Parts: sequence; C-alpha cells; structure tokens
Amino acid sequence: MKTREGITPWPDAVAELYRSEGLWQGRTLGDAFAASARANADRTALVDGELALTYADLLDRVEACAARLIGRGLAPDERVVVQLPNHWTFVVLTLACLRVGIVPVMALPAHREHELRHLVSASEAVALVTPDTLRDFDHLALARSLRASNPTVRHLVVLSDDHDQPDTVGLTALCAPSDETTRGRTLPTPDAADVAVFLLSGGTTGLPKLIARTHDDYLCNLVLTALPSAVDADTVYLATLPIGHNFPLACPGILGTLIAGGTVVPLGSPRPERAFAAIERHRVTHTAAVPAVVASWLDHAGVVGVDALRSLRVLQVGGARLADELAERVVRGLPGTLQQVFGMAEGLINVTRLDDPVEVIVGTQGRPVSHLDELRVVDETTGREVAPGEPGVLLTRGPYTPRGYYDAPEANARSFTSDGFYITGDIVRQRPDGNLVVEGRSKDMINRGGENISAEEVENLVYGLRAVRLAAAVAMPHGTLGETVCLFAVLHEGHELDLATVREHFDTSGVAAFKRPDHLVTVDELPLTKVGKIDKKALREMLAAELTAS
Ligand code: OOB
Repeated sequence: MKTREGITPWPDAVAELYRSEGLWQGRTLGDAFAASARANADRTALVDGELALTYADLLDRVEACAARLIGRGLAPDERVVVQLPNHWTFVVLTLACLRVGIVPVMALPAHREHELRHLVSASEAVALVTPDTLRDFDHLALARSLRASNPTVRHLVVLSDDHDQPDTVGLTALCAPSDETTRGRTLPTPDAADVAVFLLSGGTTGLPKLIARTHDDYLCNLVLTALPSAVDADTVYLATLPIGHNFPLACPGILGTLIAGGTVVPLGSPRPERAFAAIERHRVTHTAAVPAVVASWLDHAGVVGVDALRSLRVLQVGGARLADELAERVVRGLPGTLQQVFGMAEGLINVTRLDDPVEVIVGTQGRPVSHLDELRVVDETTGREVAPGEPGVLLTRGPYTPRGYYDAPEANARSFTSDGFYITGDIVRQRPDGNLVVEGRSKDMINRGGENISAEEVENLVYGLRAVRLAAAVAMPHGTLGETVCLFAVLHEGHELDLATVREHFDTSGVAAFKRPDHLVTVDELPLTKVGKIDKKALREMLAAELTAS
C-alpha cells in the first residue's frame, strides 16, 4: 500500500492557509538540514563519545548513507522500522531516510516482539534496524525471527561492534563517509507533502498506532518549538530520552537543533551520573527530561551539587505531569530555566515561555506554540465546550496535528471528531492567560463512590510531604464504593511514611476528605513505560495481584 492511501489529509483550504501563513514551507526536512549544514559547515553538528562530526562531515555521511540505501534497492515511500539506542548512527540514518523519502518508523529500544511484530506489519516495513544486543536482550535474534515471518522485510540492518553477519547489513558501514561507490549517484527527493516519519502513539493501553508526519508539518513542528526554547547555532542539545520519541526528536530536540546549526549530543542513558558528566563535558545548554528523570537529577544534585550543570540554559520537562512541588524544586535547585512541555506524538505542543513569570513556569504546562493551533475544552459526557477556566477534555487541530492515525479507521472514529479535532483524552483547564493546566487523563480518574478524583490532584498533594520522592495514585477496586484511592510512593532515603500521616496531610491541606488515599504501598521504584512515564497500567496490575494474594 502506498503511504498516502492510509492518510487523512488536511482539507485543501486549511492546507492553503498553513502555506500562506508560512507555517508549511513546501520544503523537505532533508532540504532544511542540507541548508543548515551548508551554512554551518565547520561547526560541530554531532558528538558521541570520541566521535565528533562537523556539519560538513555529517552532510557527507548522510548523502552517502542515502546513496547506499538506494543502492541496496530501498525505494522512496518504503518503510523502515528503526529501533536504536541514542547513538550517532541514529542521526545519520534518520537524516538519510528523510533525504530520499524512505520513511522511518520510530520504535523505542524497550519494544519487544509484541510491539515490533505489530509495527512491522502495520507499516509493511521492508527493513528493520536494530542493535545486535542491548541491555542483555538479543535484538538480532528477534529481528531474524520477524523477518522469517514477514515477507515484506528484505533487510536487517544491525548496529554492532564487530559486524560480520552474512545475512545482515552493518549500520556503521552504512553511515560511513562517502566513497567511490556513493559519489555521483543521483538521489530521489520526496515532496514536502509526503510522509517524513511515522511516530508512535503513546499511552499505556493497547498497541501503538502509527502517526504519519509529513515533511511540511514536522518542519513546522521543529521551527515552532525551537523559537520558544531559544535553540540556535550556539545550542548544545543533550538527548537522553529515547531518541525516536517526539520530544527529544523534534520538540525541538535533535532535528530542531540541527536545523538551527547547534550541536547534538546523544547519550544512551538518563542516569544522573552519566547525564551530569555529559552536561559538564560538552557544556550542554539544552536538554529534555520526563518528571521521574528530573526527580533523580534533583536528588543527585543534592549530593554532588550543581557545578557540573553550570552551562545549562533550558531544562525542558514534559511527557507526564510535573507536580507543582517538583517544578518548584527544579526552579530553586537546578541551573537554567525550566520549560514545561505538554506535547504529544499526535501533534499539539504547549510550552511555557522562558520569560514567563515563575508562577506560570511552575504552575502550568504552557500554551500552544502556533497561533493556528485550535483548542477546545469540552465536557467529557456531553462533548459541549465547558465554561472558560473549567476543566474538560482537550481537543485540538492545527498545522502540525494530523487529522487521523495511519490506516486505522476504527481508532480514528474514536480519537478524532468529525470536524478533524484530535481527542487528546487529557483533562485540562485553560487559564485566562491561555496557559493550560493538565489536571489528569480522562481515564486517570478514580471514582470513589461517585466522587470523581483526579489521580494527578492526589499526587500533587502527596508531593507536599517531605518523605515522598515519587507518587502515583490509582483506583483500587472496592466492594461498596466501586473504587478507592491507592497511593504508590517512592520515598527519599532514610524517610518513612505511613497512611495515617498521608491522610493527616490531606486534612491539614484542607482537601475534601474523599480524596484521602485509602491504601498506601511504598515501593523502591515505580514501573515506567518505554519512554519513562509512570506506568499506571502496570501499577493497577501490581495492585490486583497484591489483592488476590491477600
Ligand atoms: C509526549 O508524547 P506522547 O505521545 O508520548 O504522550 C502524550 C501524552 C499527552 O496526551 C499527555 O497525556 C501526556 O502524554 N503528557 C503530559 C505532559 N506531556 C505529555 N501530561 C502532563 N503534563 C505534561 N507536560 O509525551 C510528548 C511529546 C512531545 C513533547 C513532549 C511530550
């Protein structure tokens, strides 16, 4: 199937508006990168360990890699499932695909057979790109088995230290500088309206859906997110979140930094020891983290200090709700300006601005990056718009929010309105100043005997307790009430916490009594989703197992 067949296009008149407003430039991501590379030829584009590439080097490798892909028989519009760690080869390969219109499907390193099988078949991928082994998992064996059962898969491309497998292609060689086999080859160029990448829907339920992002819309995404985070040619961007995720990839992330002429530093782990060392060594100015990661950085800073972080100008935090309390600690305790980012692979990105008052940076998840982003906040049951300032489900459409998932009519019927709004499922409140406050997920509500309790609200309150490092509230089945509030908490070292203390804290905070947690489970760590968000589904399962056992 040709990619465009599975796509819900923006209406012509709307596309025309986005073009006339200059948001869609009619330019491919490959072109935009090449222009930046020519303008910044001698500057450093990419640093990974001992390898440092100038823009001229990177452009040369990208063109060479593109030529090798085409030379091996890959064609524009064919899909390639890319599952790589944060490594320089990801950058070269992705840019090479974008250059010639081969479409990468951005899998995460944590994906396993269940997800990959689905991604390969849903995208009809012709190639799989994986490490040989990573964190003790044999990716190559899985890739071989996926190839054996999927006739579309013609190539396995493997990232490995010593590559001599006859049935696979070595990724490092594919990403090598140009040579006589690559020079002079004429390469195809995609159209700006073509699909550039497939991102995956997040969430902790069901298999990920494919989100087709066009060159026009994704370039718009890069440009509009680079502006409010002040990413420019002096930026050094550290990518520690999984690099195929929209946030570190394009908000503005590695692609936005490269379009702006800055330096990208991919790092294989967000662990504080490694991140701090990389920030110090490369004088990192910008990075992005999820709340759980930033909590670990704060803890580490409490032990080693913040000297290593001196160069940091912007710390983006998003992907899940950053509790106000944690936001305050970041503002007080870490160098640079905190930028909250509330975004989604489906499109819409909201950010706090660097010059916003502290109250906005700490207490809101920002506002849209485009003046043509359309937002509606509606009542969950009636679907009608709520009064200004009231909480409701956020719907959105705009210049970088596609009108449907790829080839998924049923999911589209559920997740998009008939007039093309994406139903985010997030419960938000929009303040008079336009900033959004995320109050929860429409499914992340706990219904305690008819009282609706936002899990996020409970968590925010719990962060007011000094003992608590991380908190997650989930519904616990209950005979008469239907559901009660179960709190999972990770404590700071040397602290203790019991349920009575938590409930007392809720009482003294003047909170409705029904919101007090009914059950407390202290744990060493919380299960995380593949991008590092707290995995509520797993917590509910843990709780169910605990209840059956008792
Ligand atoms: C990002 O993208 P996804 O697709 O992995 O997840 C999107 C969902 C949102 O619908 C929302 O439920 C949640 O993740 N979320 C937040 C949040 N940022 C994302 N919830 C509360 N506060 C925030 N700041 O997660 C993503 C994509 C691009 C940039 C940043 C995050």
